[in-house]
Amino acid sequence: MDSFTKAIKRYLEKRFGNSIEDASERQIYQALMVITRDKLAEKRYHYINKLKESEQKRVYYMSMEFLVGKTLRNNLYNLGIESEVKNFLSENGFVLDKIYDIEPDPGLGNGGLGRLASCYMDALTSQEYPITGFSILYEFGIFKQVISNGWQQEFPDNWLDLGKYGLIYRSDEEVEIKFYGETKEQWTSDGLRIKYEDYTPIIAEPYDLMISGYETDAVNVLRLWKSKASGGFNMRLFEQGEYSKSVESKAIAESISKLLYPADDNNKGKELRIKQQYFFTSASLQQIVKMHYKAYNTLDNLAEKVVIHINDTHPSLCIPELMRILMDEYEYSWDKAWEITIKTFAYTNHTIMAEALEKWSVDLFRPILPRIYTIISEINNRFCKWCKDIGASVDLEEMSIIHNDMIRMANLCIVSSYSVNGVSKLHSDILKKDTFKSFNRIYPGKFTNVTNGIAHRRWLGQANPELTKYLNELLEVDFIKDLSSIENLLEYKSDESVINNLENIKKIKKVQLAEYIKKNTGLTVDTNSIFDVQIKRLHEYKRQLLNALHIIYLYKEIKYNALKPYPRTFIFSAKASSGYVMAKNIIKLICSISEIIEMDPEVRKYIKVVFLEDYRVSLAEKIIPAADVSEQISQAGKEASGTGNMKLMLNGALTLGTMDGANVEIYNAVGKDNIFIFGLSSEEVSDLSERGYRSEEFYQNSSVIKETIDFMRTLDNGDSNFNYMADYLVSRDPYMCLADFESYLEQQKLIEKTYQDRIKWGQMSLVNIANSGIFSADRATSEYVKEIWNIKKVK
Ligand code: 26M
Repeated sequence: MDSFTKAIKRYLEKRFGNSIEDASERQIYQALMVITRDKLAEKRYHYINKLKESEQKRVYYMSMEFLVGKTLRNNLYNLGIESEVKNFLSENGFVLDKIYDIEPDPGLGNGGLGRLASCYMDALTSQEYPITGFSILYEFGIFKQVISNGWQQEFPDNWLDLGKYGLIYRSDEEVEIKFYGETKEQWTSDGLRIKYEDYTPIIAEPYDLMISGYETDAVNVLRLWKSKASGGFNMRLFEQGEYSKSVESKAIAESISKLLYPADDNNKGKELRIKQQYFFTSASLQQIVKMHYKAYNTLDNLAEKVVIHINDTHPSLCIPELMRILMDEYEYSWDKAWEITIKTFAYTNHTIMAEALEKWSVDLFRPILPRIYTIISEINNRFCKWCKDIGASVDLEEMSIIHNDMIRMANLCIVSSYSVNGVSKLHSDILKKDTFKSFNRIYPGKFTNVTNGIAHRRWLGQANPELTKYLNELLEVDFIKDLSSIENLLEYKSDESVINNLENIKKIKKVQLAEYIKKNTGLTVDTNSIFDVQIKRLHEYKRQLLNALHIIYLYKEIKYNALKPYPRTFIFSAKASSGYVMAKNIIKLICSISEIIEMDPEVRKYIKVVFLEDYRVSLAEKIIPAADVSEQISQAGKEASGTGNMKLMLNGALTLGTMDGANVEIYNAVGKDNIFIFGLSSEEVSDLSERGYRSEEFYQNSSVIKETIDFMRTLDNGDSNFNYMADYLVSRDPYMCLADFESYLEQQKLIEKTYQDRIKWGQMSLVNIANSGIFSADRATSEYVKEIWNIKKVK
C-alpha cells in the first residue's frame, strides 16, 4: 500500500510537475487510473505466466457488448485498498467519491446482454478462471440521453476523453482484416489453395482493459479492437494525387469502430454492422489461433485447450472465420477443420423475439465477405444433406441456415456449436419446445439452461456498502466471498431489531437517492413513500406502459373518488433505441404524467412520478439500493431472463412481476408469500394470441379499464400524447397491457396494504435478500464452467 501512495505522488510529480498539495482532482483521477491499471498489468503478467505454464484450457468470451461500468472503484475495491486510498486522499484534502465521479461510464453496451458479459468477466476472475473477453473499442458508447420537453434526445458519448487512462495499447499485436475482393482457387504443389485478390485491408489495433477479481491474484483481460486504415492513408491514391479519396478511405476504415449501435431489439441489416461483426471476430480468431499455435505448434488440439463462447448471434462469424483460418491458412481439410470447429464453440441465446433474431441478406453479405459466404453456404449444404441422410423427418424450411436468400445466424450457431443455452428455465424451455424445436429433436442434449446471475460484489458490496457492512457484522460470514452464505439471514426473520435495522438502511439509501433526484430533476420526493422502481431499456414488451396506466388510474381515483393511497414515488429510468418511435412516445407519456401530477397539489401529496434521464450502470447503482418495489412486468414469455430483477431482490426490493424469465425462479426461491405475481402465463399468452387478441374487448368489458382510458384522454393538452396512446392501447396493444391490467391493479393494492404492515414487509424483504444467493454470477459462471466449458481454476 505504501508503494501505491508513493506511486501517486511520483506520478503527479513526473507527469504534471505537481506535488499532491497542488494537484487538481482531474490530475488525481488520472494518477489513480494509470497507477491502478499498471498495478493490474503487473499482476496480469504473473497470472499469465502461471496460465501458460499450466497449459490449461481457456475461455474466450465473444460479445459485441460489455457494459463494464465504472472501473476505478471496482478495481480499488477488488484490490482491497479502497479505504487506504480514501484515507490517504482525505489526509491531503481530496474526497475519493468525487474522484470516482470524474470517470465516465464506459457504455460499451445497450443493456442486459452487455451487462451480463461484464458480470461474468468479474465473477470468473474472482474465482480465478482464465477468461478473455473480446469486443470493439467503440469511440462512442451508448448515447447520452437528455429529456427535453418529455422527448428523448441523443447526444454522443465521448467516453475515451477521460476513459482512455484505463486502457493499454498493444501495438505489437495488431492484425489485418480483409473485406471485399475476390477469392480464387489455385492449384499449387501443396494442392488446392485459396487466394485473395483486390481485397480492402483494415487494421485492428488491440487495447486491453484489465479485469480484476476480488481478493485474488487472477487478472483477466478484456481486449477491445479499434479499426484503422492500413498504412494510415492509402498511399497509392495519395501518390496518384487523389488526396481527398485517400483521406476518405482512412475515414471509412475508422468508421468501423466509431459507434455502438444503440438498438437492442430489431435487426435492420446495416452494412456497417456486418463489418463490425466480422472486424472483431476475425481479429480475435486470428489472435487466438496464432497464440495457440505458438504454444502447442499444432491446431489439432485446439478444441481441447480452447472454448469460444458466442454471446448471442452477434459474434457468429467466428464460426466461418475459424473454418477459413484452418483451411486457408493452416491447410486443414474441410472435414478436419469442421471436426475442430464444432467442438470449439458454445452459444448463448438471449431472445426469442422474432424481430431480434439476426438475419443477413445474401445480396448484402456476399460482396463484403465473399470467402466467409462460401463457407457458410457449404456448412449449410452439408447440414441439409446430413438431415436428409439421417432420414429425420425434419423441416428444412425451418432449419436451413440460408433460406429465401437470408442467412439465419441463430441456425448457423446451433448447427456449429456443441452447446446452446438459454438464460432462464422458462426461456430455455421455450427454445426447446418452440423456437428451435426441430433442432432440439435432431440434436438431443445440445440445448441446456444456465440461469443468469449478477456480480453481487458490485451490486451489493459496492452499490450498498451500508447493507453490506451491516450483514457482515450480523452474519459473521464473508458472504461477499460466497453469496450462498447470505441465507443465514433467515435465522433473523422473527428478530424485530434486525427488521428495523434493515428498514433504517433502506431509508438511508432512499434519502441518498432523493438527493440525487432533487439535484437532477428539481423534484422533492417523500422518503417515507414507497419507492416503486422500473429501470430497464424501454421496450413495449417490458410494458412500462402498463405501469403508466396504473398511475393514471391512481390519479383519477385520487382526484375524483377521494382515494387517499399510501404515498408512492414511481421511479423510471430507461433509454429507447433511437429509431424506436413508440418507445419514445412512452417516455413522453411518463414525463407528461409526472408534470401533471407535480402541478396538482392535491394529487402530488400521494403520488409522484420521476423519470431519471440517462440510465446507465452508475445510475442503477444509486437507484437499486433505494427501491422498495421492483417492477418486472413484461408480457409472459418475452423477457428471456432479466437481471435487474435479481439486483433489486438482492437489495431487499420486493418483486411485482409476471411469471416470466427469471421471475419464475425468484418466485420459486422466495415462495408465493414473498412476491407479488400477476397476469397471464406464457401459455395463456400464446393461447390468447392464437385465438386472436382484441384489446378493444377488454376496454368494452371492463369498467375500470374503460374509465381509466377515458380519463387518460381528458389529460391531453395538445402538447402531450395521451389521446394517441389511448388509441394505441384500445386498437392495438400488441403486448396485452389491457388483458393484464386488472390483475396488476389487484397486486398493486396488495402491495400498498402490505407495505403499511412494516414488520411484515420487512420480513418479506429479508426473505428476498436471504434467498438471492442463487442469483450470484459466481453460481451462474460455475455452471458454465462445469456443464459447458470444462475448465479449471488457475491459481
Ligand atoms: C441487434 C441488431 C442490431 C443492433 C443491435 C442488436 C442487438 C443488441 C443487443 C440485439 C439484442 C441485444 O441485446 C439483447 C438483450 O440485451 N437481451 C437481454 O439479455 C439479458 C441477458 O441474458 C436478459 O436478461 C434479458 O431478458 C434479455 O432481454
